[in-house]
Amino acid sequence: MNCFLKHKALFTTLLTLTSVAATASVTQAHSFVRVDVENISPIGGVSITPVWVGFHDGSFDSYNPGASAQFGLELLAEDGNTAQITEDFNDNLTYINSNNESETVPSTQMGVRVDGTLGGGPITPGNKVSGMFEIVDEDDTNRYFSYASMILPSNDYFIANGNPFARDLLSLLSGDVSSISFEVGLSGTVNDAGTEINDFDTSAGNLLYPGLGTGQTGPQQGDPENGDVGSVTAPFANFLNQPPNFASDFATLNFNDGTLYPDGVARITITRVSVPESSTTVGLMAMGGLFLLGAGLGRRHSN
Ligand SMILES: [Ca+2]
Ligand SMILES: [Ca+2]
Ligand SMILES: [Ca+2]
Ligand SMILES: [Ca+2]
Repeated sequence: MNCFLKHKALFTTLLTLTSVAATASVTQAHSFVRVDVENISPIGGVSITPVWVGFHDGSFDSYNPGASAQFGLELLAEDGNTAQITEDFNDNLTYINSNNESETVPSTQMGVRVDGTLGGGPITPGNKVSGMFEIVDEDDTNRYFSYASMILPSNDYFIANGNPFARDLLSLLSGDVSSISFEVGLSGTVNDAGTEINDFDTSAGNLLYPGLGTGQTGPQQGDPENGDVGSVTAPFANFLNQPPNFASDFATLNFNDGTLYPDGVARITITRVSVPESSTTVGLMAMGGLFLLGAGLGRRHSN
């Protein structure tokens, strides 16, 4: 069974397009929201992988600084692969409980979590990806928004909100505002997952940046780091196999430079829409988990 059939956002959206009238009286009230993610890095700056986004009741914590990354976050941070985090999210896991461990959490609401992946390949500076989601708007089922995406080039750099309550959609779902927008990846907020040694010989996304070398050619390359999630304070400074003159030739990759990245790496905008828009974005979302993996993903799921 293809893992994307478990892709709740896609499934829910398709289901609803044909059956919303029939089920409206017995299910919770829903809203359609569009999520846009724009890479606002400077030209020559970092790219990001397809963006995983989730709507939950506050029970999904993706990481804690100083705690080890769970496998789904590791795959996202190392390969841009969102398949595992999607599976875990829809199994109602949190990656961080009171003991910094993953566990299944009981739902406090009637509805289910909704998630998806935006984009089908690297999102380079100036580019934007979008996706449509149908979420419960009458209780806290889908009140809180989480996101996660890998930074390119890197071995295991990622951006995500590690506070499950940080992005509260209450004002949007209650109709007080029509959209919520915020910037992510500001200086000090990009993390190293602590799972893979930083090394340009095995980093992903290198080919977007001529001169960095080939980098990784398949999933899960690179030596284990066996560390914890931590904020990146000096981007790429500790990478092995740095090209000569890296600091000067690739200065625009310094995402902690507030002059180059005054608003961070990406802008996320969540907009309430009255009617479902074109289904083309749904198709894009379904492609997300395949990014950077291809054969590796298929092999894992056919086991
Ligand atoms: Ca946390
Ligand atoms: Ca790894
Ligand atoms: Ca690392
Ligand atoms: Ca790698």
